[in-house]
Amino acid sequence: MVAKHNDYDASQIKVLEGLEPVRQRPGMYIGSTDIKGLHHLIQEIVDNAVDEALAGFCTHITTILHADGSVTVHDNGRGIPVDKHPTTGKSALETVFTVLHAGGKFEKSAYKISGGLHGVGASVVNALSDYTEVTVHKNGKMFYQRYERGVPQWELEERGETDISGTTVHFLPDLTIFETGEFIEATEVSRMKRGAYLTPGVTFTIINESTWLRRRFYYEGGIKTWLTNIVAEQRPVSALHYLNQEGKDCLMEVSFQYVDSTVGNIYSYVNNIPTPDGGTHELGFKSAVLTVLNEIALEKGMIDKKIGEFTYSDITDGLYAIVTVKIPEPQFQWQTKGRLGNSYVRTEVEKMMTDYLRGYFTEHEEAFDQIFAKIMLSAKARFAARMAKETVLRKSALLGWVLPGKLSDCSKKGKNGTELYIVEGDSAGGTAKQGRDSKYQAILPLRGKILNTENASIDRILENNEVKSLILALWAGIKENFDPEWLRYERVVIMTDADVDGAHIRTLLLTFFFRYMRPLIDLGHLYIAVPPIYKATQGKKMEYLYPPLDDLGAILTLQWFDPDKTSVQRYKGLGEMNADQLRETTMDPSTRKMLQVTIEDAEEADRLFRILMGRDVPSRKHFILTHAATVKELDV
Ligand code: 1YM
Repeated sequence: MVAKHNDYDASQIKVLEGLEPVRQRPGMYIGSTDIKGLHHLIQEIVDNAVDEALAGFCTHITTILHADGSVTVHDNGRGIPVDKHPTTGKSALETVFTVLHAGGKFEKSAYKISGGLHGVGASVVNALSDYTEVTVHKNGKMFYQRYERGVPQWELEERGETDISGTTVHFLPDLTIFETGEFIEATEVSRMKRGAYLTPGVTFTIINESTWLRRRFYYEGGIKTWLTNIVAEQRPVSALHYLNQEGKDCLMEVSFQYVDSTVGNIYSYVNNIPTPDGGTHELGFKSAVLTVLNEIALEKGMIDKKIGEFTYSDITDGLYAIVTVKIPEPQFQWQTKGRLGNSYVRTEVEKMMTDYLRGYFTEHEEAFDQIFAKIMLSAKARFAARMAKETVLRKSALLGWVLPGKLSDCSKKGKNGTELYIVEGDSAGGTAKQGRDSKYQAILPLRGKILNTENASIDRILENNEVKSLILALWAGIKENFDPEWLRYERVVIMTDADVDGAHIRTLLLTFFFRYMRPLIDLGHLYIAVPPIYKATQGKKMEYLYPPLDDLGAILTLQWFDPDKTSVQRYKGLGEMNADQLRETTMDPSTRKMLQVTIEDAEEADRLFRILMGRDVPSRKHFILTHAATVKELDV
């Protein structure tokens, strides 16, 4: 893609040609044009700054969410090169911002993280922004260029002298392209925190001008500190291990620790991008742990004859780990792009881990014995659970695979466009049944509070009627037997009252889906209906008021009605609406409000469910006391 041009117009045309595909098919470059795609823009720019930090030239990265919807990302690195390219006549900077996949020598540097997920970078952000302004401080001079929808408004210009160095990119997402222009503060905060853990020694700052938020993250200890924080509330069974090594075409870093718990979690990253569905790096890690533990147990004659060798589930119970690799050409797999595919990475990680574990256990026999005792408990529980599950399955209606009696199914064949509404209580269920579009919408009323599944054993879960009808209505199985292909609906919508009980039931359902049907969330099938909390009428004018989308528990202030003549009706529950109102406000796709459930931060989600729904009362108490101001909706 070498542009030959003699005048400004020619270059402008070339630029348009160059970036037009991005504006035509944004999804191909950033995944989607929803809120996820919007955040992706920031990530692309931040990634370039992180690469500069990984190269050893940058110590501070700052992101500012401005009140007008624009974003500034700043780093104190060397500054993007500004010298003119001999054939294109464009500056390196303009090339980076106007040519797809441009990166120069940057492209070839081995462990860059940019260009990870979609391999695009600054030019794509530029193409999808109403305007982009780039300021570079470099070699004692300051440079500036402005683009509008990808088109340079003038050539790169020099703007005086400076004694600092760095790059600042200021852009406003183009709202003719994106469905929303409102960034979610929590998403950026958790990304900056993650960035700081994964890039030790670099300070990440996030500022939100609208909320006055300002947070700064800096972790010298990297993923070692991260794991320490993740397991902070739990009793250790092993030491916390940390290792890093350069293998063939990869940099590897792993930290792990066994704790006294039946849940564990492996968080894996490739080039600082999360891989929630694992992949070859995670497999290499797990497989080394399994192999070495079985090997030593066998040597010592410690394998139980009835139970046999340990399985993956035995050795991952209570195992917390962070596995991160940096590789030159990552291949992401699956619909979610959340899984690493490069097979050589498995070999490399496995080799590093196997050598390490063999050496460590030879020197620390007592450490092996402690871990052995822990995973033996899991193996025994697995054995007992399998027996119990087989008995329960044989007895239970699950085996019959009949749809639950209280399900009012939709009439459409095939799941495209269909929705299952899980409704709190029989009476609201009745209203929803009248208010629905029966071709596409099915209703499953649940009576009272469903079982708290965070601690319950699998046989208790399968005996619970509410949970059973839920599993049957969705038809896709649970846990490792969950198969999204079998789902009977495209969307699953949780519809509960806008009160404390409703919030509790919603949390119980979310816990269940998170622990037992995780792909339902990861693949974007799970939603939360948002019923209005007020109806305001003034003469003939009438308006429904919804809780703000990011904080379902808060109360709205009534701003845009004349208070004297306004009558306000508060809806305490779904049951207070008639079928027409419920349809209009909460169920009709053209007028309703709905939240899609996504897991931005799996670590935080795991921790929250454990604390809020688990057995550990002191942790919960501590959490509630420290978060009392923000967690107003959870009834625990
Ligand atoms: C706020 C965003 O983009 N920083 C940034 C980008 C680059 C460099 C430094 C850089 C890289 C190199 C040499 C190199 C980029 N340079 C290029 C290209 N922050 C942000 N900071 N000097 C400076 O890779 O050799 C692309 S990105 F291609 F011009 F070298």
